[in-house]
Amino acid sequence: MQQEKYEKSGGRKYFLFLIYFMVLLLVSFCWFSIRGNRSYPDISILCSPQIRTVHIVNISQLDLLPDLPLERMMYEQPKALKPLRTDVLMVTPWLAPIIWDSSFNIDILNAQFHQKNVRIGLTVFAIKKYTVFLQTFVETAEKFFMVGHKVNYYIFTDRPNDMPNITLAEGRQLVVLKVLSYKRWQEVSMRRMEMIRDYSKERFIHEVDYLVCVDVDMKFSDEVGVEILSDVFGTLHPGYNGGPRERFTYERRKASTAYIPPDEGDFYYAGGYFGGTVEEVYKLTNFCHTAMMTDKGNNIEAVWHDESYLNKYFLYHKPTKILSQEYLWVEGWGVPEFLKKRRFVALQKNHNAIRNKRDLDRMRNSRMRNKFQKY
Ligand code: 4GW
Ligand code: MN
Repeated sequence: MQQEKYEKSGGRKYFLFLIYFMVLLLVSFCWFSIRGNRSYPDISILCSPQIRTVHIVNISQLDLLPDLPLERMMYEQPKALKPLRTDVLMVTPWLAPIIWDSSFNIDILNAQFHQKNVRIGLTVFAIKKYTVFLQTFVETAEKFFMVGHKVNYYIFTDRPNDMPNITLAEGRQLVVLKVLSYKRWQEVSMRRMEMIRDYSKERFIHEVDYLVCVDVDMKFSDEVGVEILSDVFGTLHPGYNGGPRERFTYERRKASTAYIPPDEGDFYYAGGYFGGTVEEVYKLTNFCHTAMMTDKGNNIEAVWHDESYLNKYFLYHKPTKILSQEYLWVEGWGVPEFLKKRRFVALQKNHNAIRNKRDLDRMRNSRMRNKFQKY
């Protein structure tokens, strides 16, 4: 009898517990389905910056960020009290790194940029006879430029038929962009800003993350990798090292939009090597082109053409990274002690194929030659 009672009350307890559990299940099911219906459609809304409904749901964009850790790597430990180099400036007063050999570990950088699956566009202009430089340019870039990463060569030319046939490594492609040429060589050089700007908007923004914009009369002779990439970067001109700013060949006429007063200026940047994200390159090229057009309207042209406008831009829009002269040297120049690598060098332009009557004038006007400093 007693035992039966116990069994009865045990059974009832069990039954009540079951009911309680089922009610709990029902309530939590209702709760989650209501919340689920509310929050999941909002995830896409959350991603669109115009509509801010973050406060009404619990899931934010931050919760959806993927965690991408690096893999275990073996490398020398950095030491807080041991500078990597003491012979050169490695960081600007606005904390932009200046890239020199031994100042970075390319394996760490490659791992980071591979994770982002970064795509790089290399723009180059080969107008008129300058198509003669394309073969060496692309062949050496295949050997040294961003090896292992996704690269699009954007070749702007008025002579697409002159494009040499070069086999490219996997993940790399060559895009020939047919453009008009200009009569004056100064204009050929300067209009690069306008064309890079326009193509950034129409095409590059959809195809690549970063742009690297360089001269074509060049060859790569050592590695140039993702260490150069940053929001917006410029390159030290090989003709200057630590000279006083008033001796930089900035535009000094107040009438020009490129004017820089003698008591201002950080570095003298080269016109033939800049880059950054497509967005930043768009801003830079748009500024330079607009400034050039203003000057054109006032019948004035800056002393070193696009290079002068670029220097003006970088004075008031500081680059986030600066490439040292390793990234832009000149073939045949002596090699100073601080220059441990010559990664990208300007070729001497005495090639028969490009020599013409105007070359005499050109010899006096090359941005590289004129600023030659002896070491
Ligand atoms: C004089 O006769 C010329 S032609 C000066 C520049 C010329 C030129 C330049 C050209 O006929 N075709 C051309 O495509 N360019 C592009 O502008 C090319 O990409 C070249 O690298 C860039 C700047 O010209 P540059 O290399 O001769 O300038 P510097 O001597 O300052 O590096
Ligand atoms: Mn050049």
